[in-house]
Amino acid sequence: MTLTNAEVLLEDETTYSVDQAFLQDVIHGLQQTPKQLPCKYFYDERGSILFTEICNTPEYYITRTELALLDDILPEVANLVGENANIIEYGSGEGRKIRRLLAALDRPKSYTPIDISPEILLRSAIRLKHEFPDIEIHPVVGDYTDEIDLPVTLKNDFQNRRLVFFPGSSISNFSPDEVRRFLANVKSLLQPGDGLLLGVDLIKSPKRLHEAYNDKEGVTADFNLNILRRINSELGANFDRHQFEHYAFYNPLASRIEMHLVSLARQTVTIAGQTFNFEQGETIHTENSYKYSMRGIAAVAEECGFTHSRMWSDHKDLFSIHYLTCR
Ligand code: AVJ
Repeated sequence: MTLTNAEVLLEDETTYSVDQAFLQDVIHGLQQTPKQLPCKYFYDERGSILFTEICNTPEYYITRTELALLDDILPEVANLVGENANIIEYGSGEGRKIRRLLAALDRPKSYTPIDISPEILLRSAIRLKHEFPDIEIHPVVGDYTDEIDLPVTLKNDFQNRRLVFFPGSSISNFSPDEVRRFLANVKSLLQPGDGLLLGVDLIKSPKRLHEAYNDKEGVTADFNLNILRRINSELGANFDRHQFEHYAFYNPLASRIEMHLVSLARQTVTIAGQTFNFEQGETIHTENSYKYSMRGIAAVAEECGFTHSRMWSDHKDLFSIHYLTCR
């Protein structure tokens, strides 16, 4: 992935070096009705740290439940994957889950973490290299919603099985269409028999879901508002974060959590010389998080050319993990 930085001349005649793709996505999103921003921009270094804090709030059951479930099923997963596998992880973040997976597998050959935040990615790659000196580690800075260009050594290895690891229910951020496109992309990296280990959050009580995205400490609110701070600092914008409020709710008709930033006043914001007007109460839609039934996600995977080999859930059916193999 190559990012092109260009100079942007602002009204006050100062120039900023900005990430053009970020700028374009922000401008494009705020020109829509309703206004929206791509949720991948939550994850700058600060956003990634805030996300880790969300995972530790008492309300956010996802991470805790998945880690415990993963521990329970690791021997079975290791059996299904077999020896000398090449592991590829999408959105690797801090790398807590992969540590357990790598330790449980039978002599994994390599580990390729792909993450959008270079700081977090490199820090975790260095730590893993110390812990697993026998495993090749090939960090890739990239956006897994695009096609991924795998490291050459991995591309040329047709001998050993590949396993794509996509935990944390990151798949929740995709719309139903995007899920299909994503699974097709994953499939293009795999040979028949290769696997995808997928963590998926389940449909449950709306109250429980609501609480998970409205933690009492306000960490999720900070995480949501952080995108405005990031736009200010990287794109020279002038959002006043005190004039926006975090608003997240479960929409049962679409089986999704929606996160928004609601404008508390009629106001104007300037981004790289462009002006955006907000009515009082107007929202910026910043994230969707789709929830699935076990059978629902299994059906989608089957439709997209995967054989649904195994699925597991915790005893309260909060969260599920699926082992899919490429047909
Ligand atoms: C990383 C997409 C799984 O939807 O639960 C957490 C992101 N947003 N709290 C989720 C998130 C607000 C998270 N995913």
